[in-house]
Amino acid sequence: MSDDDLPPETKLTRSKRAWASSNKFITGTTARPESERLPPGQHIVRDWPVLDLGKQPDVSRERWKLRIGGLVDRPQTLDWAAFMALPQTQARSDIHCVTTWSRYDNDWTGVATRDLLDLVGPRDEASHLMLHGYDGYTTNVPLADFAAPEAIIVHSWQGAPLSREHGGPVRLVIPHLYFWKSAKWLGGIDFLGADKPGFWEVNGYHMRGDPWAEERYS
Ligand SMILES: Nc1nc2c(c(=O)[nH]1)N[C@H]1C(S)=C(S)[C@@H](COP(=O)(O)O)O[C@H]1N2
Ligand SMILES: [Mo]
Repeated sequence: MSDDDLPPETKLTRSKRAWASSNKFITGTTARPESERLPPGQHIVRDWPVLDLGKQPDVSRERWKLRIGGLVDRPQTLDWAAFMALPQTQARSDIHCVTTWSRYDNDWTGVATRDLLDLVGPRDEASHLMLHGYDGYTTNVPLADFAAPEAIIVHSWQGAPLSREHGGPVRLVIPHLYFWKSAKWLGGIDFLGADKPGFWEVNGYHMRGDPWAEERYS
């Protein structure tokens, strides 16, 4: 029986089980001891700083779209209603910025990247992603990091809509990597067969950006 003969529910359930059991997505990002919560060279801040290229695009929920393409079986263009119709996940995580501030206990609501992966079906050749912001920003991530269980495409922070300055209406959050990988004003995701540097990576930032390994610059 081929996958196409199965009803959509069953396909989704099957691929969920596949993500859960796949070695491809074991990245060692599961809970760390509290003593290792703050990565080396970081300090804790209480307020949430704003960092970007200086232009903060004004993208209404009505105008916002998320295009997902490249090496996937089912390319998508999601509008707000389609995005909100996907399974909604709540997650709490810490932010670690390469400029050395960290902010603990951010409460996010959005779509888990794993649910998005179930929707689009990455092909076997897909190994990396390029994320695109509405401001023209790009950043690259390995598929395994994007697929981490705690990675989430968010529309709300601390129970309120994500503000424009922090990337609203929708941004990515990959908490186990430095925050420059978490594209604000997310508008596009391209699945690629090889790694390729994004905006900061072209300018000397690390291709992966693991805070615990201090992968700041390459
Ligand atoms: N679209 C877009 N996303 C972006 C950036 C940007 O300039 N444009 N800056 C990155 C950097 S360097 C950081 S540290 C975080 C900052 O997010 P914040 O302003 O919400 O703290 O967003 C990341 N995502
Ligand atoms: Mo940053």
